[in-house]
Amino acid sequence: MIQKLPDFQSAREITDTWLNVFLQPKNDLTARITEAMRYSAVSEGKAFRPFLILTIGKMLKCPPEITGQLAAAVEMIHTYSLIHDDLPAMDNDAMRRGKPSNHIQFDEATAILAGDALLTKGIEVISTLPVPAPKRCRLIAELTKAIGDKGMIGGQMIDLIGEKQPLSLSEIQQMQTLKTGELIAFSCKAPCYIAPLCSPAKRVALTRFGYAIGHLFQITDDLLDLYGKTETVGKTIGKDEKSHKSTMVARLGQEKIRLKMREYSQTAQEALTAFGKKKVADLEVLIAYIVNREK
Ligand code: GRG
Repeated sequence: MIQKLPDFQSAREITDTWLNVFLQPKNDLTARITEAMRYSAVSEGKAFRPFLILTIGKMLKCPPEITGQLAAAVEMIHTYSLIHDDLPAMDNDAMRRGKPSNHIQFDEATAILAGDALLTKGIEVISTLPVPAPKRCRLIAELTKAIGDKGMIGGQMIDLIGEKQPLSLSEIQQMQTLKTGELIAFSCKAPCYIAPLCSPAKRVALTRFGYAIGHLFQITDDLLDLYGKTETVGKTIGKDEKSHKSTMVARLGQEKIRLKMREYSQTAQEALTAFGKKKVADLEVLIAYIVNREK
């Protein structure tokens, strides 16, 4: 049977349309920073988080021009994390999204600035979304929590500690939740604040879905680092083992990790039962895609 795939290409196109609006090339002394931001953001990334925002936004009847802008903002913030993750002081990776990492293409200082500027631009875009101010504040509050010390950055810290000392399974789980899960969960629940009507119960269900696929996504990321091909994945592989990273795959081994993946898939499926079967078809396709992804 041919596996149905999520329509990442449409998500990429919509996101790039808005990125081109927010990151217009310049002709002055700041041109280089915009160029470095565009180099990594308007790129070959899968647009996984934009896909979530746009698909769930459509499901909840959100205005597409608002979810399009939100998708671009989140992609900018995700891109910032990748640029900084590749820096010599972090993962020290020369390749990202099938091309030289930002600090290789430009230089380290420019890459730091490009990451910082994508982060701040992403927040700026959300602060000017055409939705009522309380909703904008809520979005910014939830997003900044998801990417700060109690979110993505906190997770990255645990990740770095895990290179120096072995982490327990629950510590690895916490690292995955923070480093990867929080921004993915935000992408799933954020459309609820834009939708004309979304009950708190549905928001809770989408958040639960987000955390479950976040774990699944990180596990397959780690599997790709072990078994993927650099040409397909677009980044250096085999790095986790080399740096003795504490990953769930390394801790559980082949057999148990498959069971764990089934658990997370089931949790994600169950969360979707809060919605009609037809409505969530694209999200069900997404779960199957994550489990089998090759990039
Ligand atoms: C602020 C100094 C500083 C560093 C931040 C937070 C952080 C560094 C790094 C975390 C970034 C990271 C590697 C998170 C893991 C999530 C993950 C699996 C990212 C890869 O996402 P994909 O596969 O990438 O969606 P594409 O390129 O397709 O968008």
